[in-house]
Amino acid sequence: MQNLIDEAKDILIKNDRGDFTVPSPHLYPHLWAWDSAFAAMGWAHIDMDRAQREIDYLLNTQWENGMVPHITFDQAHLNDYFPGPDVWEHPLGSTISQPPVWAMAVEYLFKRGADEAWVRSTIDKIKKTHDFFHTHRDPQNKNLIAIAHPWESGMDNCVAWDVGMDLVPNKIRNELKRVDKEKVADAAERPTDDQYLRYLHIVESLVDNQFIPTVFKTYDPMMTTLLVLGEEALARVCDKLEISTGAQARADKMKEALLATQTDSGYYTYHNAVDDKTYNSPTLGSLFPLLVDAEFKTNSAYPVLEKHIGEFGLSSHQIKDTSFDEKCYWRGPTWINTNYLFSMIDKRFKEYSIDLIKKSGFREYYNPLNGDGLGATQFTWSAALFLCMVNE
Ligand code: 9WN
Repeated sequence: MQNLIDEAKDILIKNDRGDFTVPSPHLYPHLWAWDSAFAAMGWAHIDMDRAQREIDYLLNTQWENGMVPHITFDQAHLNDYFPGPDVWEHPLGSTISQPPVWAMAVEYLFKRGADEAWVRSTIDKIKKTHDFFHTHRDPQNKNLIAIAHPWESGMDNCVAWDVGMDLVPNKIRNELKRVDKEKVADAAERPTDDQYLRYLHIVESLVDNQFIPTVFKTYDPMMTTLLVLGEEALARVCDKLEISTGAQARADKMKEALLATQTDSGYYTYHNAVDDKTYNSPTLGSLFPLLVDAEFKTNSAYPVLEKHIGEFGLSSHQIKDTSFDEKCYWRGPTWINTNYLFSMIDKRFKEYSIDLIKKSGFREYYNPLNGDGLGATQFTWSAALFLCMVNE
């Protein structure tokens, strides 16, 4: 085990760019927002000052409207990742966000001795980033969160997005210049070109519409859950600091709306705000509300989790469903960050993660049926969250 702990630390150190940590040096050479928050949690087990710096840099990427961009470019590596500033039509980063796990990260650091004055200095920014989601990502005022792009969810090609993506034209004005496919062992582990054309169409349409989502807006139970968890983490931190924020009240309102979206299948629904249709998709994302249900053990979604467990862990898609693909990104593989989040209610997922890492190293994702490592190598959040799991 000590070897793996050393290796995990070494990955963070190698992926360190001073103020932020790249998810993986080859495939992802910039800052990604939720990766950075997970990295900070890992840094807390190596160097607390460095962990705090990660969060500071991340929160300083915030726009005036509160949005933390999902990518902030490393200007020295613009040719190593597509799409870059010319496609986003923004010099610094992307124009969408990612799951708001930064409050969770700040609470994690606070519990492990982060400087109180520093924690205080993050509160307003975090509140503002949460406000961004409430204000700009709830187009039908449901107290739920709708993503503006599959990339915003962090689960890029999740089967649940197929419904909304079908309505997005696969036509773009930019040129498709993918560099990612050459950087993995098998291009079948990545989204298809057709999906990329639609991803870029959405990016172009955001530019054309003052960043107001139009062609793609899908209410996502995972995104809402992570904002509830974020607001709850913020509320606990603020309680300790004796600051009032209203975060718990916002969390309660969303939680009520979220838990009401469950169907008889146990899964929580998605809702496409473009054509106003509600639908089910047997994804791990649609079981996320379990994480905010105090009575999760009696929730009918809890036994459904078993349908997502292969010999090697928690699959991003129901294993027996016809859309399940054991190798393709968010359409089946196991990810260490989702394992980590579900380990909050079921310790088995911590054990699965440690076993996977022992078998296949710190990969981006894993085949849930045979444990093979897939996607990028030296993957930051796998290393960072491993450090969290072995220290808990
Ligand atoms: C697009 C960096 C990111 C993660 C996402 C993951 C993947 C990017 C890509 O990599 O997305 O944002 O190029 O595929 O899906 O969750 O944050 O690790």
